[in-house]
Amino acid sequence: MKTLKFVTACFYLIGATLLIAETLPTKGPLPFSAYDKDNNNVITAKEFDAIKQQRMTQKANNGKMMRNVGNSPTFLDIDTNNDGIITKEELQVHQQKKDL
Ligand SMILES: [Ca+2]
Ligand SMILES: [Ca+2]
Repeated sequence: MKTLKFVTACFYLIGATLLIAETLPTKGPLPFSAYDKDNNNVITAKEFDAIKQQRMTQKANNGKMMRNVGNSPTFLDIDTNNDGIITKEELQVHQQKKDL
């Protein structure tokens, strides 16, 4: 069954390459536009989670341990007024806080 294993490995490689095609920085804050996929100037929980998931997948592919997974910010951490969306200002405030 060596051939099957090889084929499976190839598929993984292709998958990883496709993911790298749209690479996000795995470190540091992302710009608002990276989150706001539909360009409506707000980040929904869905958009936020999609990016978070993408970053986690990338890190996993790079063989990095998700050391910060426990303390990575959640949507609710950034949505400070709890209206279910993240505005540019809320993201900025959050990212500035993190830098300090
Ligand atoms: Ca959006
Ligand atoms: Ca908000």
